Amino acid sequence: MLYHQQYSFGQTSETSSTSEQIFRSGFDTFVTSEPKGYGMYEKRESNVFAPGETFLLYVEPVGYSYGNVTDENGDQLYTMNFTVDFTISNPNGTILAGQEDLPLSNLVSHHQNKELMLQMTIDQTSPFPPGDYVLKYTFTDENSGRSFDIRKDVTVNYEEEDSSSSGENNDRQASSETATTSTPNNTLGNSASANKVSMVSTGDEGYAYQPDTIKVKAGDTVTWTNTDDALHTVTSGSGTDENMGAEFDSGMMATRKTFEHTFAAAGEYSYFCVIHPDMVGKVVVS
Ligand SMILES: [Cu+2]
Repeated sequence: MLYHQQYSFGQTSETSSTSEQIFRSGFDTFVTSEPKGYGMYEKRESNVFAPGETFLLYVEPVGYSYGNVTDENGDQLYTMNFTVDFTISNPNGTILAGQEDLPLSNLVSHHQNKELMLQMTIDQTSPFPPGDYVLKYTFTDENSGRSFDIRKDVTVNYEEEDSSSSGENNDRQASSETATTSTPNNTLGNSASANKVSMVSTGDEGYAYQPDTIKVKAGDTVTWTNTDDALHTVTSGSGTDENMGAEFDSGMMATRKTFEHTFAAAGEYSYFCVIHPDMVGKVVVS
């Protein structure tokens, strides 16, 4: 089996007190099913995949940094936030597919968690022709800006189809794209019903409320849902407003969390995300 690993570093400046350790992969392996948690994985013994099979990589990063946020009670919380880029190449280096800046994991904890795992799936939405491929992943610790690479040499082949893990993605839609990715917890559907706002990534490293302006009647309740992998808030006012959060403030909202506020009086209510102050919205109550 071919197996290579290499590391590179996006940045060498010391940005955190936890920088004695270099951000790197402490351990990584392809796994046969979604890991249940740190250390709770089933190692995939072969790097030979069937056409159409998902590449599921398990990584234990070390040397990452913690961000600081405060919750609605003023308590100190820590963030651990990772993104990933990947490319799929053929062995002579021609890139066949790839994506950048995929949100991977954005954890908020009361503790500086010492152990965490990342999982990254690459789906063959249309099965790769049998052959050898190189998967290169670049994991970035958003809190420090540092990155490391993992390179995996894989073979796609009909012969060695692994009955325990193949087949689960056979119902995926074929598309003209060679590959797409999915990360956990981003599979919420779009809810277009009235008085509902979603928090989404706009692709350009930006975030938005969708719709960013919503019109309701006095007495209506607006529900916000974080359908993004990043953490957001719904906080009344703006970043420069002394009374920000006075009217309403969701606090940190992880993926899938919802927040409701009932607007009793007519008026225009601006709000924003304290983590991404450019992420702004407005509720117009008539
Ligand atoms: Cu945000």
